[in-house]
Amino acid sequence: MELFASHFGTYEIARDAGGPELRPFRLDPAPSEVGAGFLALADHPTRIRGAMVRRGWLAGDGGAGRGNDDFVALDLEAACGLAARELMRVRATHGNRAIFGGAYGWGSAGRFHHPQSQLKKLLNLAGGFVSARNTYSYGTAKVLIPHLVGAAYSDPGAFNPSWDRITATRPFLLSFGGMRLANAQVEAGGTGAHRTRSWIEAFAAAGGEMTTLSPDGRDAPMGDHLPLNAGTDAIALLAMAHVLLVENRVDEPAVRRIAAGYDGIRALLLGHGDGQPKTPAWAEALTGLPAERITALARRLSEGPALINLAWSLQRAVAGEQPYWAAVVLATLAGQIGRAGCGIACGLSAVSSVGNPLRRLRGPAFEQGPNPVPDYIPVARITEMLERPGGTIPYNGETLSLPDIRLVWWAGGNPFHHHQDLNRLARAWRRPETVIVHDSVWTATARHADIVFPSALPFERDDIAASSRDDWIVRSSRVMAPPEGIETDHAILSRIAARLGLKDAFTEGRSEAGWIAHLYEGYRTAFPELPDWETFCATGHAKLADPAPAEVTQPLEAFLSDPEAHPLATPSGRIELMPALVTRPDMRLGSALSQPRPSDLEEDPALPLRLLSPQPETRLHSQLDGAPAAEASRQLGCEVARLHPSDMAHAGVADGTRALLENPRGAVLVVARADGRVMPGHVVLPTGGWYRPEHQPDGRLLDLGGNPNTLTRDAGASELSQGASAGGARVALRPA
Ligand SMILES: Nc1nc2c(c(=O)[nH]1)N[C@H]1C(S)=C(S)[C@@H](COP(=O)(O)OP(=O)(O)OC[C@H]3O[C@@H](n4cnc5c(=O)[nH]c(N)nc54)[C@H](O)[C@@H]3O)O[C@H]1N2
Ligand SMILES: Nc1nc2c(c(=O)[nH]1)N[C@H]1C(S)=C(S)[C@@H](COP(=O)(O)OP(=O)(O)OC[C@H]3O[C@@H](n4cnc5c(=O)[nH]c(N)nc54)[C@H](O)[C@@H]3O)O[C@H]1N2
Ligand SMILES: [Mo]
Repeated sequence: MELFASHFGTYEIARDAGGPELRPFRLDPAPSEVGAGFLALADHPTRIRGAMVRRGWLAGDGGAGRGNDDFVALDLEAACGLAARELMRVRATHGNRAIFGGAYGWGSAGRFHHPQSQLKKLLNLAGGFVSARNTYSYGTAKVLIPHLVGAAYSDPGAFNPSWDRITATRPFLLSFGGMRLANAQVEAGGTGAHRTRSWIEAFAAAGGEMTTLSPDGRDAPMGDHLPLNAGTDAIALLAMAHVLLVENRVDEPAVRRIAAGYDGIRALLLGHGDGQPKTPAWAEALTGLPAERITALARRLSEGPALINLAWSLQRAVAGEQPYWAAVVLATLAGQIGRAGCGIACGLSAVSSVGNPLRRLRGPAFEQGPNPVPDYIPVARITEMLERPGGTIPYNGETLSLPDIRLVWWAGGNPFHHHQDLNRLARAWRRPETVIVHDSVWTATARHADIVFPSALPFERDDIAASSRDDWIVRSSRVMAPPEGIETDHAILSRIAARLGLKDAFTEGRSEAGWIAHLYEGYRTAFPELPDWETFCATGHAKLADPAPAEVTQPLEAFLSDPEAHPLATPSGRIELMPALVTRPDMRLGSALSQPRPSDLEEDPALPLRLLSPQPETRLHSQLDGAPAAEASRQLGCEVARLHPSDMAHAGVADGTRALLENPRGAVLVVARADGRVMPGHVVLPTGGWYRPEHQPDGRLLDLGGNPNTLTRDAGASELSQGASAGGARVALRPA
């Protein structure tokens, strides 16, 4: 079978119609429609059709015109010469610590044509680059969780009981931020079978009960939905813990056996520090949840079996540590943590693999090689890095120096999609001397570059696709050849490597086809049950056998069975309810501990709406913007923002009309739609709109593309994690 692999899953290539088409993969029980629209990009007006160089950069404007300039077409080989020359110049003048390399982004599925790995291998061979740590997805929890339960549970997906355990135990499932099935369409690297929906259905069919707490009713895949103000989850969680305490529902000796810091938590909940007991009545005013519901939910949790799920979005916020920490506290006090199918889950349904009991098909990557430059930033500190060379930032108990970046080089990511406070990023982005971007389409990042390389689209090349968290491997076949002048990232970087005298080191003497077969052999070495290369190519796919029950583990299981024999990798060997570093008073979480506050505390309370910017249902971030599903999601040519009818009426905006969302950081044009499922006081504008700022007659910038990051706050979740902070912004609405 001829197949095409994407982050949205696998598709069959059909050549029986007029032109090639992508059809749902017959072995996928819940295929996504979105990826089937990929081929629309081949000839889309946004396509980058050849190498381009910014006119002002050629004239030596030093970056001043970046983002507001036009481009000159250049022969691909000549553009490669320019890029190689820039790399050599910056390296000779400022050293490799002045190069920021391909920091972040999803790129496309495919183990070989992984754009970041391709770029980073070349930059490493050329002496290295300043790198970025962690992700926008899970960067806050990843830093926090080791302080609570040890590093073994820091990866997204590692701190979850699996769905088989959950459906067997049928816990009461209290889900903060819900489980959006639209998000489970996606897996980084692809999948052959989307299984999340059937697991949720199995849970419901087994009589499982779920209550979702979130500001948007769409987040609940089943069961009840209770509206909760965004950024107040920790407050609700602590109030539930307070109920357990005052109703004597905490088994104190049991808690002390598995956790350190219980006395501190007790004092905090009873309000010994700030004089404010964390009662349900206190929480009602902040969360919008009725106090009696909080009390009832707490009792339900303590009766058990119970599981608290936290969407990843909760930690992608100012002070995003708070809800994750508070959930560990509550699950521990409720005696649920670590019990089979109970306790805590992080991001069930965030991506396809989370919670799915699978054997993980971990295999070789296109090796990037060692990076001689030790300097790094937490990934979401890019604007600060460009603004304050030589400055410092605190990070996870250390102090990092910010490098002086002269050359930014990106492949497979879109910072003008993913970063917060884009108008501020655009100003900082003018500071480096040169920006090089590889992409297939004219994203806002490509428009803010000096040298733009035209990358082949994923269906214009062969590859193998697999996710290290999934059990499928797919032969992704070329559907069509790229247009003249457009090449794969590997081919373009090989040209640049040749000009640096690094061609053999970069390609290791292999062709693209040779590399793909070589990587597959690496998978076969790791998993001998996989078919040989010829058989695999003929079948188009392979899957590992289903896991044996013993292979599916329950976080903290061994520790709870015998805490002395299997201590956690924390200072006490137990669960740390009040970790020393995290709760230091100079830490945001530390100061918040004595007085927990919503994530939008530092925003202007006169702005009436909390901004939610979830993942788009019809795109992968900014990708597939030109495909039919995304086209159909726009109205009057604009991105759609949803909010409660009462908030629309209050702002004087009629349903389905153009409107502005604004705050001191910027303004975006949207079409506003009334939606009774959105909690009053919130507005939902998914990510995905392409940042397109335009100067208004009053001199202010208006983003016509509807990117919520024009409005979000770029603060770092805290001094601990420096995670991305999309949550915690406030905005106002007015007619356009
Ligand atoms: N406000 C707000 N902001 C957010 C989030 C949020 O919830 N709210 N979520 C955050 C999260 S979790 C994430 S992961 C980020 C995602 O941010 P990104 O991963 O940067 O977003 P993408 O749009 O997937 O960008 C990938 C880019 O790679 C290009 N590309 C694809 N394949 C190839 C290839 O083979 N070669 C090359 N050269 N380019 C290729 C695509 O065209 C696209 O421009 O956004 C973050 N930003
Ligand atoms: N279709 C599609 N799927 C995707 C992606 C995509 O771009 N498109 N991106 C993928 C990526 S990279 C990632 S990291 C995951 C992200 O997965 P998540 O982080 O789980 O996804 P989000 O859509 O950002 O947020 C989920 C819900 O959280 C709710 N929410 C937001 N803030 C709060 C809060 O403070 N409290 C509560 N209780 N609820 C809140 C919102 O209503 C939102 O609908 O999704 C992945 N899945
Ligand atoms: Mo993400």
